[in-house]
Amino acid sequence: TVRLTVDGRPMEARAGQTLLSALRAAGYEIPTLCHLEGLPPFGGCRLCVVELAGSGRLVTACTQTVAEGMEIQTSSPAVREARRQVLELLLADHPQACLSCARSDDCELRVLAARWGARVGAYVGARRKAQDEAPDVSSEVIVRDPGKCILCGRCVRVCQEVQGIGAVDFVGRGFDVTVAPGFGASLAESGCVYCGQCVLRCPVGALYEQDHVERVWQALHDPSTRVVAQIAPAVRVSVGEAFGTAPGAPLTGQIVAALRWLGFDYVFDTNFGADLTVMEEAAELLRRLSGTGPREPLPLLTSCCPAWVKYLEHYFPERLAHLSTCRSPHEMVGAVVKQHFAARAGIDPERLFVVSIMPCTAKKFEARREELGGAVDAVLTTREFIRMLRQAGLDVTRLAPEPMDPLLGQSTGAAVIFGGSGGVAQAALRTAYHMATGQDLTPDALEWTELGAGGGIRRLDVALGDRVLRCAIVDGLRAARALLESPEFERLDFVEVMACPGGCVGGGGQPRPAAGEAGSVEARLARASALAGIDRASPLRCAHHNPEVQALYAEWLGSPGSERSHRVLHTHYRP
Ligand code: HC1
Ligand code: SF4
Ligand code: SF4
Repeated sequence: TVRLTVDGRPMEARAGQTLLSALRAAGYEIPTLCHLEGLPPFGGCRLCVVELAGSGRLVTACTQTVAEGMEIQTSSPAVREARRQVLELLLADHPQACLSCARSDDCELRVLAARWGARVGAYVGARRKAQDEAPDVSSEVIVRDPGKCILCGRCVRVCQEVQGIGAVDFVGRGFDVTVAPGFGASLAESGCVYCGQCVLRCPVGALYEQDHVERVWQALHDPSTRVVAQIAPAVRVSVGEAFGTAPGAPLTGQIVAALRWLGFDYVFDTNFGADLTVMEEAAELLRRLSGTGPREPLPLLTSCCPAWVKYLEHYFPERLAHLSTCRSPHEMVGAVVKQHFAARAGIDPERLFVVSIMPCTAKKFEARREELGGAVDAVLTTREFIRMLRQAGLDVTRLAPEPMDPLLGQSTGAAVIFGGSGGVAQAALRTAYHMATGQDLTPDALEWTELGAGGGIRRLDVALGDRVLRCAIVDGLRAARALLESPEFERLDFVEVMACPGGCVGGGGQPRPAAGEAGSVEARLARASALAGIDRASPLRCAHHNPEVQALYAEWLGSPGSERSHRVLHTHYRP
């Protein structure tokens, strides 16, 4: 332990800790625009300066390590003036478009400028060329508006250091500098996989998702269209954050009620699709285990994360045969709604409009894939859904919970954990075990071991009759690349990969935590543990026990892996 004095009061910190993490742990709110939780310090924005008491020297808290006897001040006149100056310089090169900016609600620059009394127009000078550049709207998913970029580098670092991709980087020098894909490419032409981790981290309005809110309102107001909503697992434990709940507050029933208020005709659960995915994927795993050919090799890789699928198509096409052919849960729901539910309800599928509410930006890309046949018509991120609720004046936390609609509304604990890293593999193993042995394994008995130092890979061996199944869970695409390139890959049987750190709970379409980037890891963990809590409290914890899933197989699909299942629930990939 190291003892220091902060604003005249004693404080303890861990040796080797940075001042920023020590101060934040002690409850000080230290502003930063470039720092990213879990990554090494960057020291770019200089907003986190504190004063070394007595010396008048300012140091950046993110790069300074704590030292015994250190005395610092966090809000001396010099500190406040320095912070105001940094913000005024940023404002001098930033369009004054806050009133209609997509990020007005939660723009970190706007909040900090107001907090520190930064004046607009304090500095006048030449502007960066990027200010006159038009937004890049080339992709179906992410808009990049270089004029709003403040060059904090968060998107560059998360894409490079967390995802190992480097789709965007600093380009040019001096007044020409901007953040963009290399070689003048647009985002659509770049190697971007649309995970949205950069969007989640951007402190201003320079990166945001393509907006589907208006087309959903239009469908809702069209009397000849029946509108269906489905909700992803991770959304139910994060929507409340925009209405003042702590991260992880489960609001499933309240969200269903809100969707009915908004005018949706049917509210189904993506969790139902997750249970269906488990049935199909477990059957696929057992089939591959029973005899593999070059077209169905092991390990089987999960395929419900569209950023991961795009990553493999783009960077490792030679590995595509490993990818499960199962469609992702929300695409399974879309397909069953249009091909089966519509007929049962006597509705022309052409008049059905399916909206997926997802923690994910990449799902917007997935929904447009031709081979999926337009089963899903629009994808709203959690943030877009929150904006719709606000436009309708609905506080979701104040509504009385309502149940989902029957036929695709029931789900088990195995489905809800899809939203956190590791959940898909655990859910699939519960059912694969049952299919192979006729017995249920104790869900809580699966204990995964962390591999390497925070490498984002966990391992588990599961005995399946006389065979030991070697499984792994991978978190983030940099870790995925490491596994794909390691000799260990060929020795595995089943691997889950989710592109976003922590899985969908940390998805690129999730609300930014009230505490900003500083609260991001905590929020992710709280959401994941809430999903695990829903699973533990569920009366049914295995997909094969879902009565609605059983009924769908009995009356329409036949059995997992049947010919009809393949037509409706599976897909293929394109290198
Ligand atoms: Fe996900 Fe999935 S878990 S991919 O993260 O398999 O988006 O939550 O809906 O489809 O179920 C996302 C979450 C989600 C699908 C499921
Ligand atoms: Fe990189 Fe993901 Fe952002 Fe694309 S969406 S630029 S892959 S972080
Ligand atoms: Fe989307 Fe989830 Fe994959 Fe992130 S981990 S890209 S939120 S599906």
